[in-house]
Amino acid sequence: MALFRITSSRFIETAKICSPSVLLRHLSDASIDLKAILAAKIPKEAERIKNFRKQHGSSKVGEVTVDMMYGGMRGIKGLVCETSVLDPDEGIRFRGYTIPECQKLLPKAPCGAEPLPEGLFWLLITGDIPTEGQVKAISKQWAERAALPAHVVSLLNSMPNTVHPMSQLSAAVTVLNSESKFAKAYASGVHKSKYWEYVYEDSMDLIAKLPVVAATIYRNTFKEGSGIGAIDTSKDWSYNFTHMLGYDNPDFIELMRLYLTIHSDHEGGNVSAHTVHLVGSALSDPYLSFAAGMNGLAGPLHGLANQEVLVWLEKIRSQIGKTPTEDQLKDFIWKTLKSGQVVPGYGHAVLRKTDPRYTCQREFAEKHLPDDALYQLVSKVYKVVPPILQETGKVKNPWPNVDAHSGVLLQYYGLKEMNYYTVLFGVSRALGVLASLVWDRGLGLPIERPKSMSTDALMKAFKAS
Ligand code: AMX
Repeated sequence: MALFRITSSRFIETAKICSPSVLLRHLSDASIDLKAILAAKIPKEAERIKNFRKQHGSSKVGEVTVDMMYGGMRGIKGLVCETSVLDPDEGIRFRGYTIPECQKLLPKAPCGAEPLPEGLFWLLITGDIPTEGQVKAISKQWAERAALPAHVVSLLNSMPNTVHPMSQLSAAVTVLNSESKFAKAYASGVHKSKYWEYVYEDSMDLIAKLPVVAATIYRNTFKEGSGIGAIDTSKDWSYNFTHMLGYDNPDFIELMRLYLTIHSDHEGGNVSAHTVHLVGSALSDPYLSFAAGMNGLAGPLHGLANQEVLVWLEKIRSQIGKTPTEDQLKDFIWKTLKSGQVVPGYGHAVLRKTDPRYTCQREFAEKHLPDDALYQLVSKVYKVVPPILQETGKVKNPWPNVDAHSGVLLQYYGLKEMNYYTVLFGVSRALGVLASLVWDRGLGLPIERPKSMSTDALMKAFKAS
């Protein structure tokens, strides 16, 4: 009887006075009350961690080498992240579940085949696979919280369309912090044990508003400011987002559900996730923390790679033609490498195999667009790039990552504006990083402040010069 463990005070009061049928209705109300579920989980988890730290607080997890310090901290285990774990060979697991498991177990839209991102958010923040009722409740809440304040709309409408969509996203989210319930509560002196509740409210509001912000950016930048249409509160988050962008193909809406699910989280150390966690640790509100993470996602070695892949594929098509031979492709790839550039969409700081996010997008393409010319090119690139990257002798992972495949699917459904693609990544990434931020405050994690050293001090430590 898991429901009885969910003890919002409202439920306990109601249970004393209600008839069985009314009680049942309130039971299901309690089971979809995400905040009450978290209120029950957070203190238990905090206690579990407290006991663990009491026993093992000074146990060592690993060693830090000089190379790690100069090498982007690669391999240093210095962060805790509950929402997902990345295995170099297997890829991502969201709260222990692989992508195919999530595709199977998470609730879907009526007649849909792909998971609803609302369900993944529930899984990330609670650790539990949600019921359909729980997912519907999240869809409804996000639809109801979606409205933007007027100053954010006028800021977006005043942006020239030469401003990159990621800069527009970052600016809009930054000024959205006028709505922060956390910032207001902090200013009024709320007790720190309550921080997570306000961070939760801000996170739910922000996730709800992001599709409206993102769709406004799209319509303003690429569709001459033609409006975004109204939210349908009976529909899911991805349906509303795709419609606001101006698309209604049901297959595209399914793609968006998959896309927004798989880009959500990639454990704690990637640039966007780590940035949100770091900035949030200063008690900057969720809007400021998320905007900071988006500025990191906008880098070409991170989220902007999905734009770069399309730019690179277009170069192949314009310089060689739409159906290059393998030899022509090899020449082009070597040319890219010899000119000191990276092959976008390939390589990874942690993964050492093909990214399962690439694989599931490839499966989607096989199902929905097997004969598409650009998909054929992406498949050919998949065959030709890894042996070349291996031949360089320095690339640790020659296999494709998520960004090598996302653009071709969007192109197929008509969303061809490649410098918009990272915004879609950003909307999805909110699910993971904000779920983590709620837990960061729930567990009372302190301000993050690792120790740095100068080269002179390091050399002195090893008597080197
Ligand atoms: N093309 C060419 N060279 C590459 C390469 C690629 N795809 N991937 C790695 N290398 C090079 C590095 O630049 C580095 O060269 P250097 O020694 O001359 O500086 C060398 O190989 C070793 O790098 P690494 O240890 O294999 O990778 P890393 O952990 O330092 O970096 C990543 C990882 C993703 C930044 C890198 O693979 C890369 O630049 N890939 C292309 C950009 C990309 O697709 N980014 C998206 C990643 C996923 C995401 O965050 N969305």
